[in-house]
Amino acid sequence: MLHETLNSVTEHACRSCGGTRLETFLDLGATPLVDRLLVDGDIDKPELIFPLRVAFCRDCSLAQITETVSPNILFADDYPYYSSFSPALLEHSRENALSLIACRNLGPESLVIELASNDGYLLKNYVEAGVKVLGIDPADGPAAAAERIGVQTRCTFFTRDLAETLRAEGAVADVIHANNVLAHVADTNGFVAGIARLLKEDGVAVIEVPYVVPLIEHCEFDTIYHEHLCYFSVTALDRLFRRHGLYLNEIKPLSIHGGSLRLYVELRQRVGAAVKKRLAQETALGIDTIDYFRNFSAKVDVLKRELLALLHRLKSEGSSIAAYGAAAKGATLINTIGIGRDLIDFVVDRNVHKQGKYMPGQRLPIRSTEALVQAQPDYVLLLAWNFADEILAQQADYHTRGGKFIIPVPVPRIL
Ligand code: JHZ
Ligand code: ZN
Repeated sequence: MLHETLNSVTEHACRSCGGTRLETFLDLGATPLVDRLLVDGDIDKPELIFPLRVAFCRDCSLAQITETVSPNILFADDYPYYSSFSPALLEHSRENALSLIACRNLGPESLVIELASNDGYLLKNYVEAGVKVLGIDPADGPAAAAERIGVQTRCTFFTRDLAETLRAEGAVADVIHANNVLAHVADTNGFVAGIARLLKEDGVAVIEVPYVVPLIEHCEFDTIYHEHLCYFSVTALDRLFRRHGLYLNEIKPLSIHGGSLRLYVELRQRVGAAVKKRLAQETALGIDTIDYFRNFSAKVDVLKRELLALLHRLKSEGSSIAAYGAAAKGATLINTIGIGRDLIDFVVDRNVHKQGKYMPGQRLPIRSTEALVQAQPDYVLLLAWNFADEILAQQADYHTRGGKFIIPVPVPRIL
């Protein structure tokens, strides 16, 4: 593998407040890009790898990686992530849309904009209810899929400039959705300023982000990769939004993606009890000090060692092992631990865009889930552990026939 610097920049200032008192608390080494799956023709070619270090900002308390890989490399070209492959995510999104339609009385005169609208998995619910929508997403495959189901989509990155253009065209939103995208944008402040610019005076931005507290407490280190530039606490978010005249007024904890927050952000200030309580809890945890993050690296090392030892033991006992979920987080897990083809025979995934390709770095082949039934490996390492309930229920047959799952986090265990 080659180290390539032209395609990335190492940051020395905080992505949010611009302060320069960044302190690295986790170094995962140099890793390939998690959503860059390889095809047969790539197998002999070197892959791009980039440093993966996480730092804490002593000024605004935001945890963040220090390397910014060009978004054109990360997202635009053949991006394989399609939201609609998870029934649980579809249901979660539908409930979110229906409750906003009801409580905000949205109708044909309303406008809902989604930033990173992917394949239209969320906006389609508004289209069905007759509400006007606009999706914005830079990945051409998912954006084309959205258009095919009637979700009007601009295939581009959302920036402050695009917000100005849309505003000039008369677009102002009753609701702006931004799910799992705030942590992905390199210009964090430009993105938030763009949201402020596009909201109606009484509009709301409903934003979902993975929450840094479960990441640290459940050792979800595999959710760290180059697409995820920031790892948010409510403390850091509150400071970020206020800088742009926005207020974090409500929050709702979500179990999705290992523990996320749904944020309700508005131009008017009416901070609710849940936000105040969470801010106080975070202060009590010490989240605005480096101490909260200091032991994380040692905990990650223990998990890495234990999982590798477990896989080696099973293998030495003659067991066969496959993996489930060619997830982005799976790529971090296998590459930072060094789980290669000597341990794992293949990975299965329901996403047809991933099948037939190879996981980056370790180059594990990706097959359809039928391969599990055919090969009946003794163990399956669940790389998509965030969907454990759903996947275990789906794979009841494999389990009944004696197959076992290995759940890697927070502590490797066999089910
Ligand atoms: P999944 C994604 O990360 C992408 P990933 C992205 N980087 C992001 O920010 C986070 O989400 C939040 C498959 N699967 O969604 C689908 C099955 O095969 O947890 C996926 O390939 N069968 C933008 O990639 C993978 O597993 C199933 O039944 O880490 C899950 O990946 C289900 C439910 C999923 O996220
Ligand atoms: Zn900062």
